[in-house]
Amino acid sequence: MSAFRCGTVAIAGRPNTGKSSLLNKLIGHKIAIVSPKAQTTRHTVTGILTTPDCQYVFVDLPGYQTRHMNVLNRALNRQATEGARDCDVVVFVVEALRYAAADREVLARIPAAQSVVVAVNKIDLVKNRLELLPFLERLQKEREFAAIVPVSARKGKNLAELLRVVAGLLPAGPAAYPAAQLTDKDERFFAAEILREKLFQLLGEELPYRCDVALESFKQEGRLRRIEATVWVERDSQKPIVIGAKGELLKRISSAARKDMERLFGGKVYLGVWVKVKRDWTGDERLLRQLGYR
Ligand SMILES: Nc1nc2c(ncn2[C@@H]2O[C@H](COP(=O)(O)OP(=O)(O)OP(=O)(O)O)[C@@H](O)[C@H]2O)c(=O)[nH]1
Ligand SMILES: [Mg+2]
Repeated sequence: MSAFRCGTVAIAGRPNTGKSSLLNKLIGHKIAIVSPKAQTTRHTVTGILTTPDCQYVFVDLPGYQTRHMNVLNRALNRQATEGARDCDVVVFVVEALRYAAADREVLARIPAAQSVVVAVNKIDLVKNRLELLPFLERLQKEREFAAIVPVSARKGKNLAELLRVVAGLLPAGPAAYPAAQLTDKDERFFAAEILREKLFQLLGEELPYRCDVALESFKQEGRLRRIEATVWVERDSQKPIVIGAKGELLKRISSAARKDMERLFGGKVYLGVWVKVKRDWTGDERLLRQLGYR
């Protein structure tokens, strides 16, 4: 019998390749927020998968951003770069048939000595399988990868193979977390993230990038969780847009968030949401620290 293995696996890549979707599918629970918009992830999330032979400590990183440089994006890039350095293995997520400058830039930031497994995601969108082969061959020339594994996070395709390859690269050692533990984050963290996901899913193209969420209070009253949160926007003019006519949009956002929270926490949730202005928070280092960014 081979020894038990345990190690950290960073999930890196440019925005929108499906890193958070992949993490959720690998651990079988939705802990990382997902949206069709690029740059959804702003806080690294750890997802732990324990099998009879191996404990994988996955770390979902923000997508490495090469455009729109403000203080927030620089902070996110710092997290992404450090995450890909301080781990045992990197799963570098790219989109099938789409490998371009932004992907190359992420790869360039992963130290040369690091073990890198490429997950070629979204293969469910590839109509003609014959196109995949030359794409994989081209990828092979980019670096000495430990492996290249085509997958679909959405369909759960070929994930067992990805796990097998990654396990082989992890060091032998005892589990770092109890087998039943799924994440290192608490319910407060997930409450704020779920609300932020609804902003990404229900607001227009630009506004989610101007919003952030802070939890004001989180109280457990018997089986009820009473949660109060603030949505911060950058300008006065953004506030009525988030609230919507007669408060209708904010109601939809809160109600969608509450339902997801109830599902994740397995109990009733009361959710109160206020919208407030923190002027130009995405460009202000001090305000970013107040909102929990490094
Ligand atoms: N068709 C298809 N879509 C996928 C797949 N995986 C993810 N997506 C979609 O791709 C979009 C981005 O997914 P995310 O998981 O948020 O991507 P991400 O890489 O974490 O993005 P950032 O956090 O912004 O860097 C979402 O609309 C997902 O539903 C897949 O295997 N197939
Ligand atoms: Mg993400």
